[in-house]
Amino acid sequence: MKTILHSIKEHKKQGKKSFAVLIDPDKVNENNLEQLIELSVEAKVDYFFVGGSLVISNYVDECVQTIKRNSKIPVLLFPGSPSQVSKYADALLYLSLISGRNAELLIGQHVVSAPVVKQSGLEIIPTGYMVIDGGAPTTVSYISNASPMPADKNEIAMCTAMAGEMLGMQLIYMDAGSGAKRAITESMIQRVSQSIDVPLIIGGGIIDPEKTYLNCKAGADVVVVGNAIEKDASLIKEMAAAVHSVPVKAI
Ligand code: 1GP
Repeated sequence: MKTILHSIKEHKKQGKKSFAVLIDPDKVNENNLEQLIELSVEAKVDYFFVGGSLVISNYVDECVQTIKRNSKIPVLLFPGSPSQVSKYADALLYLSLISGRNAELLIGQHVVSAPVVKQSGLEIIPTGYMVIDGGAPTTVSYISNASPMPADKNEIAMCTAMAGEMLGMQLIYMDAGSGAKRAITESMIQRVSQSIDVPLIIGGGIIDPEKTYLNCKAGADVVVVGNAIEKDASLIKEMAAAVHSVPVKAI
């Protein structure tokens, strides 16, 4: 059986870029979720990420089930806490906050939730999660109780990603935080992507299709957008097209 991680790695090998729509279960309801799914299917979105740093509602299971009923797009959980684990998803980004120094988010919560996560039957993808300063406090920078990485310190980002990879992380996710004022710079993306072999996910504060394209050209393998799409769902089509228009390198 081909795993999600395997397919992300294969895409990276082929230089094929992917677009992921982030769905925050607190911000959708049955009606607008179905519309988002329909637009995503039409736009050939590659993945749905479901979760958030702070999810208040009890809608994660239902949200994932609605996506699974209406599309074949893989669903990856992007949990801010162990309570956001849903067995109905395809995979779980098993996030360790390697940019911070809060032991709880590096390993503590993982220990407490290990039996539940293991029993879920989900594909577990060890992911080095790096929060980068997005110009103003975001939910993730506040909730994580850890300083985000300075936006202009490319070397720190590079060394952190390299350390994450050598510790066994299968993906690196650099995030400016949902609704960030400033998205991650292309120069940081380039520096990090050139220093690691595992796929690189970029998200936070991306609001236009051109930025998704530039991020991919700089070395992002998967670009994630949530907030901008919540405001204007028609961006799904344009952003997915921009990501997929990045030339695939010859193998
Ligand atoms: C947040 O990377 C995601 O964790 C997406 O951010 O909501 O700003 O697109 P936005």
